[in-house]
Amino acid sequence: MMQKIEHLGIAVKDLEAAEAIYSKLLGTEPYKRETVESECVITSFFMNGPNKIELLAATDESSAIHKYIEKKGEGIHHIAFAVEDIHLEMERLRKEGFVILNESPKRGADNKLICFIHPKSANGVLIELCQEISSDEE
Ligand code: CMX
Repeated sequence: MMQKIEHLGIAVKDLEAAEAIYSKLLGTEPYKRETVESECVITSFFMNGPNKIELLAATDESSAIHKYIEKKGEGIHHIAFAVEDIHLEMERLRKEGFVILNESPKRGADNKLICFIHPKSANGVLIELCQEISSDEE
């Protein structure tokens, strides 16, 4: 089952400018920057107490983030939920009728296996499932 909100993803045009804003807002620097080649994004992660915020900027025009900003502007792009077993959760949600956007989980930022659920399945919100990759799954 869904364990907790793992992070909120925010689509931004200019990662450095957004990092400066969120550093001021949260009173802390990002703890990690990571490029996810397969998603054509560069990400920056902040901790806020127990909660995590991911800023996402497109690295090229094929990126979902580029398309999102072109259409809707900057803003909250997705909510990610932590799950213990992403395969089981994908199967459960598929049976419940959710449109799962990935055949199988893929490797995302911050040491996670991820998959997405179409926003049309969840009242207009793009949902990410993520499972921490343990050392024996590397
Ligand atoms: N949140 C809410 N709605 C969204 C959305 C989002 N993030 N992205 C697109 N939509 C909406 C579109 O506006 C469109 O709405 P309308 O039909 O009302 O116009 C609808 O969803 C479908 O849009 P589409 O044009 O058919 O599909 P897109 O080509 O825009 O793709 C989506 C949308 C969600 C399928 C695609 O972005 C996707 O597969 N996303 C998953 C991967 C991803 O987002 N990667 C980037 C983040 C990576 C990371 O976190 O590491």
